[in-house]
Amino acid sequence: MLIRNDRDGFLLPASSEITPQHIYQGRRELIRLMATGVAGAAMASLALRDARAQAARPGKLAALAGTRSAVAGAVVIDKLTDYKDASTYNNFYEFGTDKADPARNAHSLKTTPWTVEVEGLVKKPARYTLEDLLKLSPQEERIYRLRCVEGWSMVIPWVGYSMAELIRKVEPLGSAKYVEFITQADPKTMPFVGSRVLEWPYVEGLRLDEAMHPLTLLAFGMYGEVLPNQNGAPVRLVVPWKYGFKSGKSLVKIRFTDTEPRTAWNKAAAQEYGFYSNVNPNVDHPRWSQATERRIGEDGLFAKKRKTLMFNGYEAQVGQLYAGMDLKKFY
Ligand SMILES: Nc1nc2c(c(=O)[nH]1)N[C@H]1C(S)=C(S)[C@@H](COP(=O)(O)O)O[C@H]1N2
Ligand SMILES: [Mo]
Repeated sequence: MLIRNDRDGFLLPASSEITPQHIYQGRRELIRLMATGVAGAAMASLALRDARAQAARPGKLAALAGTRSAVAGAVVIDKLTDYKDASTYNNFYEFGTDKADPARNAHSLKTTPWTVEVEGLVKKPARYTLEDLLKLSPQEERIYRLRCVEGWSMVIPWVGYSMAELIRKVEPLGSAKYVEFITQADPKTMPFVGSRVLEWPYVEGLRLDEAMHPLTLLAFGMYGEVLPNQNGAPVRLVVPWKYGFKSGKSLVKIRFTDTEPRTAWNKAAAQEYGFYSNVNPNVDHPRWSQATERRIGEDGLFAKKRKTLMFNGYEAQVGQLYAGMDLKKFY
């Protein structure tokens, strides 16, 4: 494989290795250059130094290193979004509707102690502390694109494990067809819970087979560190082939049901936000096209808009889940 280059010691960190974030970023950059085949040795080392300098910042969050994932589609080769952009341009309406609000306001979110309840149509309902959840399965690194329904996208290295690992532990009953994800709604620590934009708590849902897909990630960290509050600490979902709003932040409850869950955005505007919300360049949002996207960090004067890919580029992995479905009807 092109990306195999253990010799210079930059690649393939051991699972136990704690990697300072700036070195880590450099590594990813090198992997990217090698994977895209443009890396002469000199170029690579220059780019590496650049990436390190760019990403250097006071590392105040705890390290959360993961092994590289073997799940198909889990490592995209696009350039990583800068940590600064990924942690300051956010949607997290519990902390305000402006993209800069979550980074400004989410310091008040109280993430310890934290528990996640699993209930509904399962053989083994359970109440997990965050510590239990962290130990449930080894952490992996997944580099995923995330595309917001508003038309911007990012490429973020998440740390976590497949949602399927947790689902298998609680043993869904045969009658379970959907999974409902309920997020924290504490007006004392989340200043915009109670505002009238959405119904609270923010609720999302997946079909059971979507939730079981190996790409569906239960994430605890990003860029080799625990999640910053504004990105959904201490635990969130990341569903890379769906619009960003399907990836619920700060999860507190996971419920297995036999009926399709009503989701926060579907309740707010059903004709705009369907249950499926698969990224689809051929199905417009009623108020705008979904054919192209702006990659955050590439918005200079000469940056081209990117073409949005079917299922956000994960069609080979997830297309089968929707075989025979009319994706205009099930948007
Ligand atoms: N609880 C909760 N989860 C949420 C949201 C929210 O407002 N509240 N916004 C969603 C939207 S619209 C997007 S695009 C992603 C953004 O994730 P990021 O800020 O980590 O990029 O989070 C999703 N998860
Ligand atoms: Mo979004």
